[in-house]
Amino acid sequence: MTLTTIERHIVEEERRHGLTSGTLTNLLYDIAVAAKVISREVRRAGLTNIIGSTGDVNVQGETVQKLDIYANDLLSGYLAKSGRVCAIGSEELAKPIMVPEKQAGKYVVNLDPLDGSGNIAVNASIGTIFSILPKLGQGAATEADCLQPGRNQVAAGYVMYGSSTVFVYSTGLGVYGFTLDPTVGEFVLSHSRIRYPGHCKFYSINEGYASYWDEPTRRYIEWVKGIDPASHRPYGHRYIGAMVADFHRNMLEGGVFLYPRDNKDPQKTTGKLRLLFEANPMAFLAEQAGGAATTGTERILTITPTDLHQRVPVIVGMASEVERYENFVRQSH
Ligand code: P6P
Repeated sequence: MTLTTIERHIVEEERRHGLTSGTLTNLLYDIAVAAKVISREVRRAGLTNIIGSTGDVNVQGETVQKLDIYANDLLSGYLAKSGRVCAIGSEELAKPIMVPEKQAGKYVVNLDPLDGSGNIAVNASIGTIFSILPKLGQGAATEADCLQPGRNQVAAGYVMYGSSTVFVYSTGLGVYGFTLDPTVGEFVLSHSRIRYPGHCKFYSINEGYASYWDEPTRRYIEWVKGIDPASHRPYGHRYIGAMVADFHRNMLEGGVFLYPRDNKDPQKTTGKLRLLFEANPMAFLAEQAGGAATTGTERILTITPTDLHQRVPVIVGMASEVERYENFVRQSH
């Protein structure tokens, strides 16, 4: 049996890219090491005093869970000392961590340290999302290095803490998944060159907000619920409340995830999800798996960010579904 660990796979990927420095290899491996530690804490959350909220509210105005802070501090602290990173943006931090120039490396990492942390207390899936960008210029890094369009990403991925711990990443040469074997403490290749399947089976959206949706979203969701066996409708509805888990199932089984703009919160009319920490890395992966990602009017990866915590509407998954949604938007104009 050929056992491909994530370390060996990353080295082979870097060789396929013709890169020799090993810096990206080591950075991806650093993230995998941190993920193992977070996975251990997630698995123990019910046993140690790490479940529940800290009582604080983060820059997003969301209640901070203890595991949120643990994951953020572990990941950002470990990467800041790696010598491979010059700046770290995090959903949990108002401003990026700028690594002192003498210890800085050539990559920028944007993180959602623990996505879907509201699921922790009920033992449902959660995840870590990461986006790796090149440092823009010479000299000390600035916040502008974090604010690059998603098409600049050199790698992106997520770790899903579900029934098992899965590490999924792409460096632009396809999407690969690794499952943590806790008996040896290694991520082992389990999903090679993941591609969206032939037809859509699921749609993921918070149906509870239906009264707040705009016309294109209402019409698209009405369409997916139609009865037409030839187009495999109605699609099944699956919504876990953690983007990583919904995205992962949709990529493997065939589906589309939507967090569209809505008028639920006047402060968040462009949707809830963050461009840098959720939309861009997931859009990169989706396109690498033969899918697509849009705001409804714009390809996610082409957006030039204007703010570290900028939110965008996100429709991501099978290209056929993303294009269908965009058609509903065009028809509404
Ligand atoms: P709602 C988690 O907080 C998150 O950012 C995504 O992971 C998830 O898909 C979404 O928000 C859930 O948001 O408003 O449906 O509870």
